[in-house]
Amino acid sequence: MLRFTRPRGRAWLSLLASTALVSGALLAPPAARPTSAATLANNRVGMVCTTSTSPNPTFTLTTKRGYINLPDGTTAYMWGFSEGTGAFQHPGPVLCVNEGDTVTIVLKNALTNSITPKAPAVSLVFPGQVGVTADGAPSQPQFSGTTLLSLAQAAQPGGGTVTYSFTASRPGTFLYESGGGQATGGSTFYTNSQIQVRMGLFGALVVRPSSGANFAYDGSETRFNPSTEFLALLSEIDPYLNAAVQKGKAFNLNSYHPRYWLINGRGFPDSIADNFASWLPSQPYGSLAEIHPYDATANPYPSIDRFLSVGTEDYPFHPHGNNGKVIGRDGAALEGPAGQDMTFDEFVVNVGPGQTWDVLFDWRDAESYSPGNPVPASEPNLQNLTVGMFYSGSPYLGAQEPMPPGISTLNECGEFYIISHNHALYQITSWGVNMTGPITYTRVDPPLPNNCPA
Ligand SMILES: [Cu+2]
Repeated sequence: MLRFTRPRGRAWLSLLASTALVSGALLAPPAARPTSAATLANNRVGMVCTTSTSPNPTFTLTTKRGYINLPDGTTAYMWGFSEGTGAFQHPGPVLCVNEGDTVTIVLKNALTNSITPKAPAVSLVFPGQVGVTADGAPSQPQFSGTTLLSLAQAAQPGGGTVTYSFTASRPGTFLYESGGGQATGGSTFYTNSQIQVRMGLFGALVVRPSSGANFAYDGSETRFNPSTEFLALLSEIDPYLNAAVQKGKAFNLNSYHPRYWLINGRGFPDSIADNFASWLPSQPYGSLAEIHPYDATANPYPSIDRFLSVGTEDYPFHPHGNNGKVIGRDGAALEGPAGQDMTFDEFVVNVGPGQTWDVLFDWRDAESYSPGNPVPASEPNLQNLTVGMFYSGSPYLGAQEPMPPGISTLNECGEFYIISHNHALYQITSWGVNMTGPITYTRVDPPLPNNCPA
């Protein structure tokens, strides 16, 4: 097997060739983290939940600063939320709670003047949650006279805390993000919530319905296979903004111009690497979707992908080869007041700024392809084939055949790979490097039992 090397330089093709760990199993297991509910038993693929004890889950989100790796070989200075005393990570932890829980989130602002020249106050807002309190009082915008300082009570830099609490009254997929800060001694550029969200102060909040963790909402049509649950948190970076913040300089937001676009804080090909990939120490979450074909008895329920965006413009995300069934948006099930089915099939999931979309999908072997029911075309001679690195040598799911001389493949067990990407093509770049950015794959494994690595 190939060994993964840390991505460097702009030769994305060679990067891709080194992306052997699509289904990996080479990586050391992640360090102990408060996680659960990933697709596979070892957490290498699928949404990674950070959980606490229902019905009174408590999380501590600590602001940290750090760096992330980008696909063109550069790094970006970021701010982020980490759980408890955990190391800097990007994006923040995926907080998973249950409908009806009383959720407590202690925000601890560890950004200090010794870390960044002008450390900001930071607050948290929870779009979609009602009745949020901050240190026991209603969470609400903070003013100095008529000047808006922040969207919620803020934790001062150097270790200040604010305790937010709310009842997770309805299921769904939500964001949490900075509401900016009110700095003691007056507002500064760095307390602007637009700056703080752009710098990475955001994360996902998933509220499980009372029906159970295998439902997206309280409705039988929202049931999914809990072993195929995925999350795609879409974001963007203007490196000039990050550099200005790192150096304590001002930045004119009228000049804001993103150059990087990411899924779960990673660009392609890092996006399809395992959760907790060792060479991405501060970017723990992959976005590869690994599923099995629909089967009425063995695999009757679809997968779910929870899309979220903290960007500034629409991201038309586009899974190839399959429509998704949109069952929820912005933490609301798509049903009418009398329970009418308002779900819809969609080819492009056009996630707008601040939106969340819940999308069910599966893969069906509609034509029952098998050597006994061959592809209705003659395959070219092997030497005349141009093969991709994920090709198994066979058009049949679960089959592997010889490859042309000199061709190596990353295909492990005859699985299919279907690309899924942002269809604003200028956004699948990294400062102009094409075919990076928000690209991931759906991996369709042969039906179980199969020969795929666990
Ligand atoms: Cu496409």
